[in-house]
Amino acid sequence: MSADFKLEVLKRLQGAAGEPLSGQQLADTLAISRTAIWKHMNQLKEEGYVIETIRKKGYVLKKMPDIIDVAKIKASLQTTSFGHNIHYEEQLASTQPVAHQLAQEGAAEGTVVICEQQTAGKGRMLRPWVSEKGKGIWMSVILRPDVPTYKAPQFTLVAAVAVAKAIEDVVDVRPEIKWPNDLLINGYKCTGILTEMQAEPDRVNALIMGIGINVNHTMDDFPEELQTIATSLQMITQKEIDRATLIARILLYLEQYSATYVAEGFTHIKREWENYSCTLGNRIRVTTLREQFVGEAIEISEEGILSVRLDDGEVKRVYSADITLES
Ligand code: BTX
Repeated sequence: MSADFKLEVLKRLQGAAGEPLSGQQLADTLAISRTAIWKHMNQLKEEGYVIETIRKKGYVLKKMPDIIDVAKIKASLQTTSFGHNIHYEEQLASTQPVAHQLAQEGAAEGTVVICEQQTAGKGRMLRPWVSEKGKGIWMSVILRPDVPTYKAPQFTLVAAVAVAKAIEDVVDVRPEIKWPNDLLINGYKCTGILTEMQAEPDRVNALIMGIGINVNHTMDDFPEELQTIATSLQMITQKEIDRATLIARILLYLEQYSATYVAEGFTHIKREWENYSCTLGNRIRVTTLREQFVGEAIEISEEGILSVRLDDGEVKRVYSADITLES
């Protein structure tokens, strides 16, 4: 009952299109008390609506909360299947386990799990991924490429190119890719990608592609330990970015590039990846589970493996590691 009144109050505020609506007028038309109206206004404010109270005139709706508009994502989609099935939640521990569960239950390729806030967002190697409420894109996409399991890691590179291209299109900023899974802008991390797999003995059954993008954060939205390494698209452009539009574009490129990869292999995507790379040609420090070394990143192979030339001329092939750029 009460929720219905709140919705009615909201509809009337929207209908007033910026003109003040008096509390008395609202109370009369809805046949509830002015105190009830006041309570509904406060509830709406708590949900992120910005409502200004003008003395002797009434309430004005100034801004809707910035929630991901699933209807808008769907209306903006240009895909064959990606994003046609979207599971949206306000809060999850992580989108990854939910997507894993759906994949196990047979969810179609392109199914998306997305939320406003993750309380236990996952990075690689059990590292945390900080996922502030309402500020970013925290989503997992189910892919079902018909490829052998050894090709699964290359999809991280496929996704990195898809996200970089979508950001470039929608936000007009060109991110750089740091091998294998970070997108940086001006050297600061704005995106992380986590690829997990469900497999038969030798074929991929499903890939769970976790994508985390810092979109509308200000510096204060990041915990102190990230303020020196992270950035958001809004911090770079000084503009609020519409997350629904960006999500729809990411899904388009993810669908296209993953199909290209399955049909034609890595060659075409490798070229795109190299164009975005800030790794190749630079001196980097490589940290694997077993060792650490410094050298020049010289190329990625057709399999997405990074080659690093050490100072003594030896070339090491790196399958999985963390790298930092040596200045
Ligand atoms: P990663 O291991 O490369 O990065 C994790 C590291 O990045 C952390 O140790 C920390 O230093 C830093 N970091 C944490 N949060 C942020 C942030 N918001 N911005 C910049 N740097 C950060 C990257 O792993 C893979 C991240 C995937 C995240 C998505 S979100 C949707 C899906 N669900 C989920 O739980 N994870 C994925």
